[in-house]
Amino acid sequence: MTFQELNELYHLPLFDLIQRSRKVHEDNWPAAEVQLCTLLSIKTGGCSEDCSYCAQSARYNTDVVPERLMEKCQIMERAEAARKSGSTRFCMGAAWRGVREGTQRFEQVLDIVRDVSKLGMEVCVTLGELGPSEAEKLKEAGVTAYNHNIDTSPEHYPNIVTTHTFQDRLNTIRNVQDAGMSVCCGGILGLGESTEDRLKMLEVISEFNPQPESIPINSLMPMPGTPMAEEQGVDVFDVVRIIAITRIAAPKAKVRLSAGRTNLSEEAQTLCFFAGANSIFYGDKLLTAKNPAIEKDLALIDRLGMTPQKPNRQLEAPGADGSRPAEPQLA
Ligand code: SAM
Ligand code: DTB
Ligand code: SF4
Repeated sequence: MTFQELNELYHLPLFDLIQRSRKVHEDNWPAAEVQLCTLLSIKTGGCSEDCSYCAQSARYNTDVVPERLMEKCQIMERAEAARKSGSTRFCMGAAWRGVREGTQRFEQVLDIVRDVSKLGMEVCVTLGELGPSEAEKLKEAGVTAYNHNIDTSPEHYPNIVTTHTFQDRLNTIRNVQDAGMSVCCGGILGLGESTEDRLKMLEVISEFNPQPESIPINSLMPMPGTPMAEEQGVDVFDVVRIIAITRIAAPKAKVRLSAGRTNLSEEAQTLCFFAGANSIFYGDKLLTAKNPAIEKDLALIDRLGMTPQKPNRQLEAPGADGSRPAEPQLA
C-alpha cells in the first residue's frame, strides 16, 4: 500500500478504521483465533550493534549480563516446555550482528534448529544479518520463518542505529525470501518517530513481494542504560490504529501484538485483537524483558472465547506465486 493510502486510513475516525480492519480480518482469518509463540534468547547480550532501544547492545551499560550460546539440551528442554504449554511457534533470538557460514557458532545453531524442528512447531530464528548461503542452510535445517525487523522508517533508521543500514536489513530479508523461508518483519512504536515514519515503515513492509508471513508490532520497552531509556510510552489508541492499518495493508499476514503487552490493560489488548492482531508472544519473558504470565494470557483468551491457532509448518508466504519477487530497495 502506498504512503498516501495508509495516511488516509490513519486519519479515519477510529471506529471507521476498526470497522474496515475487522472486515479484512474476517475475510481472511478465523475471527477468534490467536497464535501463541514462545520466545527464547539463546545468546543474550554483548552485541556489537548500537540499536538505541536494545538492552543487549554491548555499547550501553544495561542490566543485561552477557551470556554464551545456550547448550542444545537446555534449549530442547525449553522448546518441549513451550510445546506442552500450547505454543505452536518457537522463536530463538541471538544478540549477534549476524551469522556466517563455516563458523562454529553457525554450525551449532544449525544443529539446534535440526532438533527443535523435529518437535513439530513452527521454528523461527532471529540471528541478525544473513547472506544467501546462510539463509539456504537455515532453511535446509528446518527454519520455517526468519524474523528481521526494519523497526522504523528508512528516514528515521539512522537516528536509531548507526552500525548497519536500513538497506542491510532489506538485503537480509531478500536473502531469506530467496531461500524460501517465510519472513517475519515488523517494527517498534515509540522510538521518537513521527506518525509519518510509522506509516512509511508500513509502506515498506506491505510492499515486500511476497508480503511477510507475520508482522510483529512492538511498543518500545524503555531499557535503563540505553539512549531510549527515557522515551515516553506510546498512546494505546496509536497502537490500535497501527494494528488496524497493518491488518488492512497485509490481510494474510499474522499481525503479532509483541513487546509492550505488560503496559497494556486487558481491555486494550482486546481492542488490539478486535482491530486485527492474531498472534502474541506467550510466556513470562520476551528476550530479556517481561511479558504477561501464561496463566493470565490463557485466562484472557478463554474469557474472550478465543482459541489458540494450530501450527502450520508449510507457512506459505502470503501472495507467493512462485515468480521471483522484485528486489526490496530504498526509494
Ligand atoms: N539481533 C537480531 C536483530 O537485531 O534482528 C535479533 C534480536 S533483536 C532483539 C529483535 C527485535 O526485538 C528488534 O528488531 C526489535 O524490534 C525488538 N526489540 C528489541 N529491544 C526492544 C525493546 N526494548 N522494546 C521493544 N522491542 C524491542
Ligand atoms: C520481535 O519483533 N519482538 C521480539 C522478537 N521479534 C524477537 C523481541 C522483543 C524484545 C523485547 C525486549 C527484550 O526482551 O529485551
Ligand atoms: Fe544486537 Fe539485535 Fe539488539 Fe541490535 S537489536 S543491539 S542487532 S541484539
